[in-house]
Amino acid sequence: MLVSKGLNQYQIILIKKFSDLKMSFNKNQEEIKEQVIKIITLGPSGAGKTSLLTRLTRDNFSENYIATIGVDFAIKRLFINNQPVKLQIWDTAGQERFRAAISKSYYKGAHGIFLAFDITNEMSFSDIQIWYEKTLDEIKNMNQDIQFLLIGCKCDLESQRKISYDVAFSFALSLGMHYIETSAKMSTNCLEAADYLGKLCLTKINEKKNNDPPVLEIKQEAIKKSSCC
Ligand SMILES: Nc1nc2c(ncn2[C@@H]2O[C@H](COP(=O)(O)OP(=O)(O)OP(=O)(O)O)[C@@H](O)[C@H]2O)c(=O)[nH]1
Ligand SMILES: [Mg+2]
Repeated sequence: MLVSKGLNQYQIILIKKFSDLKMSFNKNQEEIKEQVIKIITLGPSGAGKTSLLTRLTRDNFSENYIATIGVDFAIKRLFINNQPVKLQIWDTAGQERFRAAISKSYYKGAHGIFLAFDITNEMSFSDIQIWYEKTLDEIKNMNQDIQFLLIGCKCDLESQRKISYDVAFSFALSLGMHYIETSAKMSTNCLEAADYLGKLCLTKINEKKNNDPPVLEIKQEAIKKSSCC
């Protein structure tokens, strides 16, 4: 690390402290690289996608509804199974008129999807099946193993609930995914949802890495020797 001569001892300690935060080490004291995980939020308009993302990444909540236009993304850093992980979460628009701006390319490289609906809105829930089928159709030729998590948003609004936990849970199960209820307003289960989907994705990524054929490492010296007459 380059440390300017002008810095005092306390400034140097601070710099070391912050640079340590970004690193994690295995048993052999080798640095574990941060794994980037790309996640996309999908679901009907007003479901609570942006609010979930805002709670996760900025620990904030607003009652005002501002429809997302197009696509936006934010970063959430986590440690999953002692591995540093950077969740790159893409927030998409639920409103049909803004969805034209979302091309298939946004799915490229995606590891996970938050499929979100509003537990106080029956239409929001019934639309989820369509969202799921459309998504499968969009990714079908991409050769990507994407993990899904069904999210029932606004669980603080219990008195206005239209979709019971059991109905949503069974539905998720029928699609082969897990179900979590969150409240961005009360900060309930938002981090747990990110952690859960992150774990699913990380497991798949590590499995794939272990199944990939080993990379052949050829030392520079050996190349030089073999090319020499
Ligand atoms: N009570 C309560 N309200 C919420 C919660 N999450 C979101 N809302 C409200 O629901 C409305 C819609 O939330 P958004 O997060 O903007 O919904 P969205 O899914 O991003 O909508 P689009 O961008 O149109 O796709 C806003 O008024 C939020 O304040 C929650 O957990 N509890
Ligand atoms: Mg939004």
